[in-house]
Amino acid sequence: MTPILWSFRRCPFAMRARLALHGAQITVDHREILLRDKPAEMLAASPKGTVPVLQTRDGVIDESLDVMHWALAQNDPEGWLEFSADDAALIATNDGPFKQALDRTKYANRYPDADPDQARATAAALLHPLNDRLSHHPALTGPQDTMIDAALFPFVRQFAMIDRAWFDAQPWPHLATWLNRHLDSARFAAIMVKHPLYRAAEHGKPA
Ligand SMILES: N[C@@H](CCC(=O)N[C@@H](CS)C(=O)NCC(=O)O)C(=O)O
Repeated sequence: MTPILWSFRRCPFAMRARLALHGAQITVDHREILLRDKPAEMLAASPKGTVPVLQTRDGVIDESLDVMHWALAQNDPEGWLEFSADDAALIATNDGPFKQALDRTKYANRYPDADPDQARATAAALLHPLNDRLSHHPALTGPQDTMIDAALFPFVRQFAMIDRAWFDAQPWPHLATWLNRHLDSARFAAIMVKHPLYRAAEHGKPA
């Protein structure tokens, strides 16, 4: 079967899943949703209600990292799985403390008890080690991109987009080069192509 991907264009978790599926050259039946209006079919497959969700012949995969691993286990032409257990800690830091600080910077109104300037400083402190790594090689773990780069890029992008002038003024030139390389890539353009809403496709309504 062609895997079904439930996705939301701007979600960084969905972006990383789409990057890995693209890297693995896997064609999916893309079903674009709105987070405020999730299709019953998606919730039937994965009641927790987050994107991405991938329905495969092996079952439902509803964690973005699991989607990446599944995709790359099918086909890994660029060696994205060639990273060490130590390198995998970069994802844990991204998905934990960095994501927390990112949300408190970007969505300050949702976190009235958090100081957005402090949150931005916390996020920035977690990005400087990435810049240090990238001063030694073009990708986060070596000369070539791996799944780690694809897993972190959408979140660094989201942080940069909060205030691009501020981001570009920070002393992390290697990080900025890495971000721009991913932003300018054909792969990113491919995974950001706009899809009509699944609801529209299903009911024939305008999106
Ligand atoms: N741990 C999940 C997190 C996914 C997630 O939180 N996605 C957000 C969108 S970026 C979502 O679907 N949130 C549900 C909602 O806003 O209703 C993963 O890695 O796939």
